[in-house]
Amino acid sequence: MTTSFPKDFLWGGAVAAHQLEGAWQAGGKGVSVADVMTVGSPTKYRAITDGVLPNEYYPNHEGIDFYHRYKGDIALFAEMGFKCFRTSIAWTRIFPNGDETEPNEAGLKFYDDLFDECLKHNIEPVVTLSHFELPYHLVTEYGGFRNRKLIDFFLRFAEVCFRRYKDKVNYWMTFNEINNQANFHEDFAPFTNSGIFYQEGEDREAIMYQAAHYELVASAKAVKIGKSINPDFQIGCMIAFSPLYALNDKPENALMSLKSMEKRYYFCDVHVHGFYPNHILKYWERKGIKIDFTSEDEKALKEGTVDYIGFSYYMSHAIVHHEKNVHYDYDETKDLVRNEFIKASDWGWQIDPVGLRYSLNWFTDMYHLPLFIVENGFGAYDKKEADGSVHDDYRIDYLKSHLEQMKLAVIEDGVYLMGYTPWGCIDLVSAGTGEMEKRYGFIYVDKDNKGNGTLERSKKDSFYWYQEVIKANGEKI
Ligand code: P53
Repeated sequence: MTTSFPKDFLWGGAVAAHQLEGAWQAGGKGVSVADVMTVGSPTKYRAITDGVLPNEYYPNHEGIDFYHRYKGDIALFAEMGFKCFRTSIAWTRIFPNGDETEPNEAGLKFYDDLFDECLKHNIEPVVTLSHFELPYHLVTEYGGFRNRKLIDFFLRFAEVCFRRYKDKVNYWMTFNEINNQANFHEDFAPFTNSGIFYQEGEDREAIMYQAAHYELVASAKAVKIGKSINPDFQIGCMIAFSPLYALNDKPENALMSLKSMEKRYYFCDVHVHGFYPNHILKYWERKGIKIDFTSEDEKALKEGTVDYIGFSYYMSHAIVHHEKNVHYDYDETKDLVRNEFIKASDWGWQIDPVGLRYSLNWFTDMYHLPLFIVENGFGAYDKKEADGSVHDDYRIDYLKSHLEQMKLAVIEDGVYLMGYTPWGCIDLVSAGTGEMEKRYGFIYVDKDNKGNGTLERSKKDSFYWYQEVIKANGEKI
């Protein structure tokens, strides 16, 4: 019986270009959807403005200036012992507007240098192609992913990246947290996932399914192209996962939990199996949702299934069935309830380590594919001491309890887990709220929610803890 993690287990950390690079106009970079988002609060998503306005503060414009400081930061990752580093390629550095026919060389060069720097330290890059940073021009000119043309723009971008970095990058993911947009009542996820800005009175749900369909087709076609460029590529999907537990043993709640999981994660079925599950087709029929879905799409989905499942795990939810909901339709804004057995973070995210083991088992039972935990972590307020240290025992507790469950899943349950990259290994701009002070890092970055600070880096207590974990290949947590 295996009693430890595989020797080649990919310990590392994860970020996304728009949340840390800054340098939003350097080297000819275009404006992305992240560049028109302001700062919210623990209870409020950030606002989307109509283009870049003169008197607004946009935290992603500077990020943590990783664009200019990446060498020092990667040296710190190497010091922690990272085997891999997950980041994304900012689409707007490669195609500033998204619809050009030729890529921008300065952008391509930046990622050549970044990946070389990783490889110099024996850190394997793990790359997401689309992580909430669609070119804004594709929103204003084409309506984002509500438009089929976006498939080809994405493929052009993907192909350029695959070709350019084929000898430097082996692990890829197509669309980050593609299923976030299932929460189409809010403006945040449709905009960040798909560049969709809804007009009053639109059928948000139908538009969401259409956009997601185009993305699923784009992803499948990208997988096929990627494999033709380098058959050794491992190309995965990326799912935002939180189990939706039945609040109690009322049978209707159990069924509601099941139906909600089906609905929230059908994206993964399409990525993995290459076709839609019947319950979604039935749902479209019942709701009168008509999808532009060609026979060519059908073929593309079948031919571009993923090699592995990347997923983020932060929290779990509990769910109840409401009597009026005769069809057991999942509605994220109505059905989720507090789970009295677990505590929540200052941002209301429910902390549930056992849920991580549940997730690893659920994915395995459903799909029997290798898994990669590409995000997990604890967003919290930190206090930097005068000597630069940060005593973040709460973060260590969170990660430790999750790692224990991850280990059980690998050792006792036998799930095939490729690696673990905790989110925001260096403090960065929050995706949901735009705050800097919602911190996840092992490395503290001196900057606040208003943009003040020296950007100086310092090591938190969790830095030394994670360094030990990696050194012992997870034997000691
Ligand atoms: P922030 C919502 C729920 C779960 C994950 O999130 C989410 C979101 C979006 O807010 O996003 C992922 O920064 C995402 C990252 C993001 C991270 O989780 O809102 O892939 O880009 O930063 C944490 O605390």
